[in-house]
Amino acid sequence: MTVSDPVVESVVATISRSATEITQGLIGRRGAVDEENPSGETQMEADVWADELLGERLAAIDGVGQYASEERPEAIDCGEDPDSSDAYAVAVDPLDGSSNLKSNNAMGTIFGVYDAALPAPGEDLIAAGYVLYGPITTMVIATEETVSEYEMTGGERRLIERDVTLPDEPVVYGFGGRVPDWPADFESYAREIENELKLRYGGAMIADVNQVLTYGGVFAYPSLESSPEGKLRLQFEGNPIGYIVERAGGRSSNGDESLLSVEPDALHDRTPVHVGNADLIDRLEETLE
Ligand code: P6P
Repeated sequence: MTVSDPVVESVVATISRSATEITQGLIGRRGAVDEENPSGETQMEADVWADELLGERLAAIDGVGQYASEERPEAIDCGEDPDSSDAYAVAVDPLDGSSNLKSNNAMGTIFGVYDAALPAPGEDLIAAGYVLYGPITTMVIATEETVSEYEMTGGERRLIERDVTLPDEPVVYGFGGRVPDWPADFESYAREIENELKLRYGGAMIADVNQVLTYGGVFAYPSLESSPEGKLRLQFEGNPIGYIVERAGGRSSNGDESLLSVEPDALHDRTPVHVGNADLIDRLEETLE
């Protein structure tokens, strides 16, 4: 099933065709490099390599005016005037959860296609998705029309679910950070949830969110006492995942409002991220002072 917008379809096809190459390219690139990303996190060889591979290919697409990545300080202009009304901006987290490489656990690639120059609010997203490098490589793509899921084989994507929708009854939860670092109001919320749902947390947002999309529930990387803005990046993680979950019938929140309505100040702004079934997000917002 192709995406109706031809530029978005080119972005999606480029990422899906790169997926197999990326999984193969992880081999031999599991070490750290002596560099930090703009968020101050040590980069893995694979982070840098995946970003270079995707950046080159996505920046070459007609209709893409900007390429921005969690691994690069600034967005790069791609020929089209990024401020023109018909140029899209692509924001990518090339390897979300790359710290899982050492333990060979799931990770993925997140992307968002904005119809505005970056930084931009999630309301300017027209598509978002992720590739999940799990036992099977799968891809989830959300557009204004629907959320669909694919299995990746031989560089092509095979539709396995046309209309991904959050199950009504929540089953799983996953919360990032450490209990001593949670604000008291989030800890109180977590205590309620852990008595109702099953813990599923693997340290890569995509894999944890994919479980929420599959079984129903809530994923959060909340505000922390040590870092009130939390850990996750709005442009590259919060907005795309918030867009996907909201299109699948759930809700997203920074604790006060939908992630998609947060106005960014800078490209690498962090945000508390809470996504999942609407009633669980409602309860969260009622609990957080
Ligand atoms: P922690 C991966 O580094 C990431 O950005 C997200 O994918 C994930 O949800 C979070 O950080 C994991 O953070 O503190 O549990 O290692």
